[in-house]
Amino acid sequence: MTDRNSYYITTAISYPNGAPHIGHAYEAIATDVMARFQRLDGKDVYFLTGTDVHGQKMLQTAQKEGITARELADRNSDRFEAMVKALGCTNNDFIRTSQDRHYKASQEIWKRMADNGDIYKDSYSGWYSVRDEAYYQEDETEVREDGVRYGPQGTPVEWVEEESYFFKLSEYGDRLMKLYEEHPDFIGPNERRNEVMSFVKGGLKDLSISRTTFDWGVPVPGDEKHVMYVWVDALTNYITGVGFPDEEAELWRHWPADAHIIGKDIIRFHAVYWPAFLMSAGLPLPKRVFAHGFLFNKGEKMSKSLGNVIDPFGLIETYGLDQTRYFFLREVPFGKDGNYSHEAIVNRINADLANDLGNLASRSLSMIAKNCEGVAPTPGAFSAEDQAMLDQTDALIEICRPAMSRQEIHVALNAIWAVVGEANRYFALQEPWALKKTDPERMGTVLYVTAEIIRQVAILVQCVTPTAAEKLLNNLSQAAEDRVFDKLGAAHRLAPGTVIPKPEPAFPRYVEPEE
Ligand code: ME8
Repeated sequence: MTDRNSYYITTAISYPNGAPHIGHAYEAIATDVMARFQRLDGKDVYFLTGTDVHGQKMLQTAQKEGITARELADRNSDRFEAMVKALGCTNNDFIRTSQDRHYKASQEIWKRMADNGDIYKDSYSGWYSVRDEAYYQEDETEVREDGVRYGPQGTPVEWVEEESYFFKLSEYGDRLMKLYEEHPDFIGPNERRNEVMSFVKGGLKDLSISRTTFDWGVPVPGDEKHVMYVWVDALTNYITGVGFPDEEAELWRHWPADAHIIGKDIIRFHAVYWPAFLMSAGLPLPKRVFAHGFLFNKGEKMSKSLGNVIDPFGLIETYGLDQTRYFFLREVPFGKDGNYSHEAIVNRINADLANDLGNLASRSLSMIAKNCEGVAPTPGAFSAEDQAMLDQTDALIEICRPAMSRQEIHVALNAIWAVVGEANRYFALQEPWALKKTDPERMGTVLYVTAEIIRQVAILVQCVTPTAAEKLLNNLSQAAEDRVFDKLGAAHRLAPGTVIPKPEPAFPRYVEPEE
């Protein structure tokens, strides 16, 4: 019952064991940009995000704070929900894994895996990282100088020994390898695909999927002494969110997901465990799992103890929402690690947004408002330069579409800002202010071409800088139905005679506050 026009995209669901940080915000912003892009491109988009409330990490934090895990989950989930709102995210739902619907979905997928003969009871003994909520083989761990044993992500591991249900992951190696080979786009970017393939090639062990030493989790159906391993229920959120187990539900048309957007530290769960669980339960597999990189503060890992954790609410307040969104997506190639610094963000705001796009729009539209009776002029014959500029602008969607479908957000933004840069050179060379006296008709043509470039750029950047793009499109008197990708290109040029009032500035400069 898959709707061919559907586009289902998700973020990871965050552990609400503390306040949201910039890493969480980065993932939400990027996913929102992709969701908006597909919506503008006419897709039936469903965008899910939320919080992952179970597991030992949540329980330990709650114990330290002297509250219950549920209280911790509720309090911090509210902050995560407020964050995605503050970031301008257009998510259709915000799931919390404490919800009844999610218990139902998790127990159902468990039953289907059990019915398929993939679950058995035994006892587990081995290394576990609470911080990663992950089991590790001994050879993946090392004892460091401080005498503590660490897992591959640099978090401490502890010895766990308890009765546990196991999932027969060892039987899925061949099927997973076949999946990666037959669907090379299943994992992106390529470094992560290689990493996962070599992990699976190395041989898979059965996976412990329940715990008995605490009860903060989804009860295992038929054996309530056990709660599910947090990753079993966490991954299931992606199907809970679209109505599972009700396969007649209206929302189920969105499954399988088109893209799960996650950070690189959790690729193994999404590209190995998740497809294996789904194969076992007889459910269709997501089309793509894409892992973005990590954000650092001036090259340093952010941590509470270093006191350099960046608060997303503070960033929005300091730099503005559109500015924050643009900065992270333009500065950091999506999929690679990146850095945040005040200097870098101010430079992007003032150079790319205020100068390149903002100034070009203000100068050209002000000239139209003042010198063309406040309406878009009727252009004369296009010169070679005019035509080249328009052609380059018309071609943008054909660059952005494949880039965005591969999560190469930076490629799309580079292409758009390359056109903005060209348009600035064009405007400077054509000197419409000088043409005003010498050749007013030619001035009209240059201003028309510039306004048309701004129209198309504004339509495209609605996904990244929605507030400013709205101002630009208001300045161009564009109707709501004309603000979609269908209206890009030569077939839908700015109509001469369109009212162009004195423009409202879209991208203010960042000015350092007075000491
Ligand atoms: O992993 N830079 O939750 P989480 C960029 N609950 N991304 C970062 C980051 C950073 N500094 N720190 C974290 C979990 N992330 C699980 C997910 S999904 C079924 C369950 C990313 O709160 C991280 O990679 O630790 C992940 O994608 C997301 O933030 C939530 O991390």
